[in-house]
Amino acid sequence: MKIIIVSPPFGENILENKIVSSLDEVKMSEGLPIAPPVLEYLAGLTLKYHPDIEIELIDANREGFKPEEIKTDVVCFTVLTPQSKWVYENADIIRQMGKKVILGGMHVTVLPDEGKEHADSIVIGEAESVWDEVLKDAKNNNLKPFYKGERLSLENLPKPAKGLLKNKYRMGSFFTARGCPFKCTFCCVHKFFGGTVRHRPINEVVEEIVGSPYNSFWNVDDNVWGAGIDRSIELYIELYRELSKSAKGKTWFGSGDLLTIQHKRGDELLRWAKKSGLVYVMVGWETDNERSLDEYNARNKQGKNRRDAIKKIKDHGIDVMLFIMVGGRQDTPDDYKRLLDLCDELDVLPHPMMTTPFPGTDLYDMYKPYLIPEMGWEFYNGNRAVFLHDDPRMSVKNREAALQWLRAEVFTWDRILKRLWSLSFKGFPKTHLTSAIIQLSMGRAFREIRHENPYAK
Ligand code: B12
Ligand code: SF4
Repeated sequence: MKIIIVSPPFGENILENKIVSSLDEVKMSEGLPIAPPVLEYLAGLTLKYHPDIEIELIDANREGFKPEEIKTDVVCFTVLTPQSKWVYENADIIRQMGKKVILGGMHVTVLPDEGKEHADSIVIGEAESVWDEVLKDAKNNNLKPFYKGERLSLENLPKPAKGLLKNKYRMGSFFTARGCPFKCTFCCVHKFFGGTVRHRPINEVVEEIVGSPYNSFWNVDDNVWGAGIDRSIELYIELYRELSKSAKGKTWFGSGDLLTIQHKRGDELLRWAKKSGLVYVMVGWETDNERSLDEYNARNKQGKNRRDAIKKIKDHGIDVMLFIMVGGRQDTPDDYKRLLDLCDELDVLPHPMMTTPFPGTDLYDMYKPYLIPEMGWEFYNGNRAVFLHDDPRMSVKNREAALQWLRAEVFTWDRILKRLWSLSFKGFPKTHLTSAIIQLSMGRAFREIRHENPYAK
């Protein structure tokens, strides 16, 4: 049997947004330099149980995807919310051709019945406990409509399969844990993976990284150190020790909370993280608006002094990107400029996204009465305002324009240079290089956008 596993394109991007239609030529969604993590992992899982199965991996961002050309009998898609429309349309065509479609991932886990309208089978939750059975059933042409994955312990997981992707990528990825103890209302991770953190054994993680052909990685854990500071330090020491043996000098980046940094072992953690190759950390600052912080239930992971925590990370030679959400129902027109000032003060790059109530989250239930029915799932991509705001100044048009303004403003040349200059020499040259690459590649398109701030006084 042969199967195809597809990672869908990122879909509507901000440049297709009518507000910036003058920039149509600029391409944003050419694909990331990172091999889509789920493709190589699911291929590894397939080969663990069924080494006889032939696998084709498709990163539709890079290669495109033509359903009419599919020859294989079984096609699997991973589905995030903004990708669901594209997946369903393609799945319908493939099924009309008499072939089987299997869907899995966050979106169809939350909305399995919606997904089932377009598929033969839906894998709900994590694949590990059911994938062997799904493939056996596919071989016997006897697929069940739903398979419910259990949350197993994370020992003995397969390594991501290499050599199957058609394109070359500069970076790989790894994960060391699943689950999150925090309960941010905009996030579905604690519901999908559970509120207790499960760890992979340290030796298995280290072995995977050391043996990987990639030299830089995205650690796709939700919180690279939030699940236990002692375990994280142990992991970083082991990774450092093994990497120094082979003098490979690999680097990695990932998302981390600020509470852990304020722990008494915080400095020790950062020292070892840096030594193990961490060059960049993405921090969920979320918002500077106190009412929004409460609405998002995002205070717990911040600790008492989040500004100091940011400085501490930077002092260790690790660069910081702040994930911020704008345009939420508690946000005000002043928040955009305030966030820009904050990032100037801290010399960090913000990654501003539109507040989006993803299905299955608590925020979705809270925002349900205000959702705009014409905005389908394809608009749930962090660029668009998909709900109404009570303040008439915070209209859909104004919120989208203000987001574009903020994104362009953070990538002016003077800000890029100031941020690079602010980096500690402890991180030279790898942190500086990574920071420059990230800022330049993200900023290329955004810098061109010259949109007025609708809230400028
Ligand atoms: C890496 C990542 C990305 C990467 C790559 C995504 C990709 N498609 O490969 C990039 C940067 C592209 C990305 C983009 C976005 N992401 Co993202 N991303 C992640 C992250 C950090 C890790 C996912 C990952 O690769 N894990 C490792 C792999 C091995 O595990 P996995 O994907 O979970 O797969 C397992 C199961 O889910 C299941 N499974 C998954 N797919 C399939 C398919 C089949 C057929 C089967 C059988 C099983 C199966 O089996 C696997 C093994 O158990 C998660 C956070 C998280 N904890 O999941 C957010 C996350 C998935 N992203 C999210 C979001 C919101 C986005 C964006 C919309 C950004 C945004 N702010 O608004 C964009 C969407 C882009 C677009 N327009 O389509 C949300 C998902 C919300 C949702 N309902 O869809 C998450 C959960 C973050 C969060 N905290 O909310 N993301
Ligand atoms: S946003 Fe991060 S900290 Fe909050 S629940 Fe999701 S994974 Fe956990």
